[in-house]
Amino acid sequence: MSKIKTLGQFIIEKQADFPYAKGELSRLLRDIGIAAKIVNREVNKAGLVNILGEAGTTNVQGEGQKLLDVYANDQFIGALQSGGECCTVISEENDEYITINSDISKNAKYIVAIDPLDGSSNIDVNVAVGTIFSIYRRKSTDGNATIDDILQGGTEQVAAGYIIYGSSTMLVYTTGKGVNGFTLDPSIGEFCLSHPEMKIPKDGTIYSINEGYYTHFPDGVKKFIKYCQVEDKTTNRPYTSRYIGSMVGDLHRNMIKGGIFIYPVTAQAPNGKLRLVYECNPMAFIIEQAGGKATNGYERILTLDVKELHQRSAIFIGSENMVKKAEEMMQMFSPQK
Ligand code: P6P
Repeated sequence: MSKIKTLGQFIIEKQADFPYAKGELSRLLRDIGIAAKIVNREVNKAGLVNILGEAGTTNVQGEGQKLLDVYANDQFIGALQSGGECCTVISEENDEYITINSDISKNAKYIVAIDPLDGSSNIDVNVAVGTIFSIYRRKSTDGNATIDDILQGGTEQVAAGYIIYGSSTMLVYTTGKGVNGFTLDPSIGEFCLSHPEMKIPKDGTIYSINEGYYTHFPDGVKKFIKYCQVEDKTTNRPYTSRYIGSMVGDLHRNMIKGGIFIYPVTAQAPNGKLRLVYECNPMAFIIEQAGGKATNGYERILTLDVKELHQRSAIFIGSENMVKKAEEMMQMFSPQK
């Protein structure tokens, strides 16, 4: 019987990776894990309690908020406020960033950007949804975090992760030294190490994109889709199309099996739909740490300038060789203006 290793034990064990760490990042990751368990409990029974459906409010993106969006947001922000290790929170659900001024957080040095419930339109139809988080160290040394602390580029992340509420609930994260996956064991209420040192296959045969927007895609994307569909046994084509409308679900499948997820610019989303700070950057950090690649079709996601809190970006992310092929087609048929 293999020895169970819980998330908490693993975090403490890996704390030695940070010579100057005094346990703050470890506690912050554990705070996130606790909030994830609380959100998981509600996601798993959403159909039984009056927590499905619309909250009747809209977020900064102008998107209708689900009751569970608001619940998840409250849980993660609450855990970060009471944990004492986070000084500022950026959330998809909040127009402005949230400064945490509690006594226990006054010396907190971490900033957390979060998409508390990504893909929530899938909740009502019981399809996997997720949480995405990104952790930065503040640059300023006292007072409230400044906008320069908030708008840091993707390479400044100290940690990033996602939780997928699917057939099982998993927490997958990196602190820059590889990617590890933990599966929630409801019988003991603990995330247990189930996927050590995750690596995304260099090649894959799955492409994930909403082909409903085909007519609005850049020519480079259209060419890549056709490339995926052409019969060529020597390169295992045609590939398989899989798209569930939940970035975390699509990316996690591609992480395990190999594949590429693309959300390009479209007529409706001229800058792309997905948000750079709390969706693209954390996912890019994780995928690169697992040996994959993440670009906006031209440039590495992690080196893009972050100018606004809710800035959007196109994203091509997944197996290195598939992203390289897609990038090649973008540069050939939709050269950067
Ligand atoms: P579309 C969910 O709303 C989300 O932000 C991602 O999780 C998902 O990949 C994408 O949007 C789906 O967008 O336009 O295909 O419905």
